[in-house]
Order: sequence, then structure tokens, then C-alpha cells
Amino acid sequence: MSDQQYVLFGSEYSPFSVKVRSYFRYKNIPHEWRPRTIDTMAEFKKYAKLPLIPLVLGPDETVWQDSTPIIETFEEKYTDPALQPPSETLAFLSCLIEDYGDEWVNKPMFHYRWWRSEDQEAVSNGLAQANNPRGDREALDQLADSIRTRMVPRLRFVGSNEKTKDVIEASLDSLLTLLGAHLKSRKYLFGGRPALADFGLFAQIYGCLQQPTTAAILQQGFPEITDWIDRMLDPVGGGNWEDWPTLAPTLEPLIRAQIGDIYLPWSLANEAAVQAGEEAFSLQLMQQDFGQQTVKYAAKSLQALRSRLAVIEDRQELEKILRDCRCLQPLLTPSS
Ligand SMILES: N[C@@H](CCC(=O)N[C@@H](CS)C(=O)NCC(=O)O)C(=O)O
Repeated sequence: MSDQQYVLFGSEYSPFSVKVRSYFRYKNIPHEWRPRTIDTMAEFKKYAKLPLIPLVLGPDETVWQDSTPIIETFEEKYTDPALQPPSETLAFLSCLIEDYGDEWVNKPMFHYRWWRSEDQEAVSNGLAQANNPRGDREALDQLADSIRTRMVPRLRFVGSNEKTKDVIEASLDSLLTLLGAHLKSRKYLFGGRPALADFGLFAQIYGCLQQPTTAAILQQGFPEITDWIDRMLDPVGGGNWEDWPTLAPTLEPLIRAQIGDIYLPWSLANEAAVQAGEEAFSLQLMQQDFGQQTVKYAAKSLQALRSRLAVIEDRQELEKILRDCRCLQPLLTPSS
């Protein structure tokens, strides 16, 4: 490892890792991508405070985990190229979309990964190969079996079950349609260069390309999205940011349908249950019942968005956009 180089422990199958890798590439941050495999596991465990990837290891052995704080930390040192549009309004919308990508779009990605046996098989084989690149057939088959047995029951952590499956799948359908329309006339979500929102959102949809059911949906119907994913794997900036009037015709419907009508109602119900000390919550989403166990992390990230909104001084335009997208009320409600 060179003195100046960061090590990024991750996996091609970990959207949060791929998100940070694309960010490091875009910012030209010197790093080595180190897949977490059976060979690097002991080293990973030595540094990991949480058993999660991505993990960034600095030359002085400082360790960072959790993709959003990792990006925030590196933004202080690597300011160029800018990660956010200069307008505070658009920068906030970019944070909101990133958060939605991490906390909601992760659901359809994970649900499709482990719901159907065809996807379970493809992903568990791919993960086994990634974890043990030199393993023989028998070792890989065994590993794939054990990964599948461990992961399928974890569907419940993202709230995927017989009752919620249709909502989760319909939410991805709707997202892809709206996103495809938005990306028809621009390279990235906010114009000619990627913003924080692109990194969070693309990574989850990239995960969808690794599993047959969603790969087929994407490849058959959404060329603008697969092209954007290709760009986001090693993004090049250089273009101009757009302003809200040109973005609005296709970005506003996406934010309203996905964040105003799905993600924030879900997040508010989750927060109320977390605060009441309940283990699970339910609500109506897309006119159907949706229930799952609480997610403490999402309650924190909702509060972080509110704090971020509260310090924006000139926020009339932003409040209007958020109101029109049915996002304002959940982002104003104070935490008790
Ligand atoms: N909020 C975290 C989530 C990280 C996360 O959930 N990572 C997953 C992979 S995408 C993980 O490490 N799962 C356990 C494992 O793979 O061992 C972040 O943004 O980094």
C-alpha cells in the first residue's frame, strides 16, 4: 500500500461499496479497491467496528464505515469536482434522493435478489465466486448453498414478504419508468455532472443488474438507465448543472411518487414506531397494506434531513417544491 493510498474494502455485490468506489473514482481519491474475500476477511475483521462494507482504511490506519459519513468526510478534503449543485435547493433535493436510494431502493434490490429461486441461485453463485475466487466447484457450491440459506430469511429485514412483495415490486416499476423519462434528456440526475443523488441511487439499481429478473426488466425496457449506470461506474463530470425549471418536468413527478408518496410516509411511520419502542409498524402504501420491523437507521437519517433543511436560510423555493412533491410536512415535523 502506498503511503497516500486509501484501501476500500468492498464487494461488487454491495451497493453501498460500489457507491463509495464510484465516488472515489470521480474525485480521483487514490485508493485500492480490495474485495472482501476469504483471503482478506481476517484483515477486514481487524479493522471493522461493524461487520459491514464498505470500510475505508487510511494510510495511518484510520477507519471509516457507512457510505454517507464516508462521503461527507472525504468531501472536506476533496472539494473538486463539486459533488453538489451550487443551488442550496438542488443540493437538498440531491441529499433527499440519496437518502431515498439508500433506505428505500435498497428494498426492491434486496427483495429481487432473494425472492425467486432463479435470482437466489444466480446471486448466491456469484457471491460464492466473489468470496472465494480460487475455490473449486464443490467448495463454491457449498458456499453458495450456505449463503442462500443465510440470506433468504433476511428478506424480512427489508420488509419483504407475501403481503408486501407487490408494493415493493410496483415501487421499482414506477421508479424505473420515471427515472428513464428523466434520463432521456440528460446524462445525470441534475444535468451534465453527477451529484450525490446519482451515487446513492445508481448503486442500488446497479445491484438490480446483477440478478436475472431485474436485469431483464432493465435491459429490455430502460436503455437510458443502463447507460447511466455504465457512466456512474466511472463518472466523468465536465458538463453543466441544470436549474430547477428544466429538471422539474420529469424530476418532480419522480420525487412526488417515490419520495412524497412512498418513502417519507414509510419513514414517518417507522420513526413513530421507533420512538414508541415498538418492534414493527404498518401503513398503507400504494393503496395496499405494508408492514415491517422497525429500522433505527432510517429514523436517524430522517432526522438528519430535517436538520439539514432547518439550516437553509433562504428556502422559499425549496419549500414550495417540497410541498408540491408532498414532502414538506414529514421534513418539518420535529422529532420528540
Ligand atoms: N448504511 C451502511 C450500509 C452498509 C451495508 O448494509 N452493507 C452491506 C452490504 S451492501 C453489508 O455489509 N452486509 C453484511 C455483509 O455483507 O457482510 C452504508 O451506507 O455503508
